[in-house]
Amino acid sequence: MPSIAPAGQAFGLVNLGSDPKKSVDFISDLHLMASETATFNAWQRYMETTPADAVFILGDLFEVWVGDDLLEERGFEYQSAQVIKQTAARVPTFFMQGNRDFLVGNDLMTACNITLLADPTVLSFNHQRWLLSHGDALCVDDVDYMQFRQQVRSADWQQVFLAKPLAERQAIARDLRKQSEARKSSGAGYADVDENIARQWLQQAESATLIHGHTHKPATHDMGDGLQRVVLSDWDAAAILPRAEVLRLSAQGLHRISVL
Ligand SMILES: [Mn+2]
Repeated sequence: MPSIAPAGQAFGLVNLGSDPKKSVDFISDLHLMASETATFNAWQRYMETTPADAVFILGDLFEVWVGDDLLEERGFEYQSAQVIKQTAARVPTFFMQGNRDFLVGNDLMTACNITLLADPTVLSFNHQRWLLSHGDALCVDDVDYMQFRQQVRSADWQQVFLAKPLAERQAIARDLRKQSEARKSSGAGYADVDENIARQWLQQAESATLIHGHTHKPATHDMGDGLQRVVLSDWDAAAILPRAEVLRLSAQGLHRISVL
């Protein structure tokens, strides 16, 4: 059996108090990149106009992130950081790393004045506890990925990687992406969230609802015993059926809102 909690790591906690007039947004898996302008524009418009009182970005905002020093290039990443910073000046904004942007670090947090979240984190809001995760740590059936994850999430690996020149890091990231695309087109199935572990996380967090992204399979799963798993949608504003969906939590419960 895999261990229940992320080894040696306590769940994060964010307490937003209680106010029946307030709402909280969750987004994930936008996979922003310079060439995908429609998705970037939809996201920018959403960030500038959301009526929510807090925004939680739950991983894979960026398709790739090879280090916060990308900001110095004053390119796409810098432009994205400006969008986050402007939103954060209006509403508290929280960022959880995904499997694509796990190298987002404190420099981006400081530049945007936002808060980095542990994965998973408990959100306390309106007298309920909501468990938030990117979701990749729960896809334990993908043994290769779990080994890769353990490696790249280690402080040692990150120190060595981040010490490489930016161009070399970008080349490595392109290679990894190619491998992942090749795997996708070879028909290798994707592992989904292991619900036994999800249940254990929820029990440990004293929460009834897990909110996560990563799998790009938006749905609400009843897991029995009053527990549920709410999966966020990925974004692709240029798809034939465009997707740009926010999950909004208010006193009225959870609702999916298209922001196209
Ligand atoms: Mn992901």
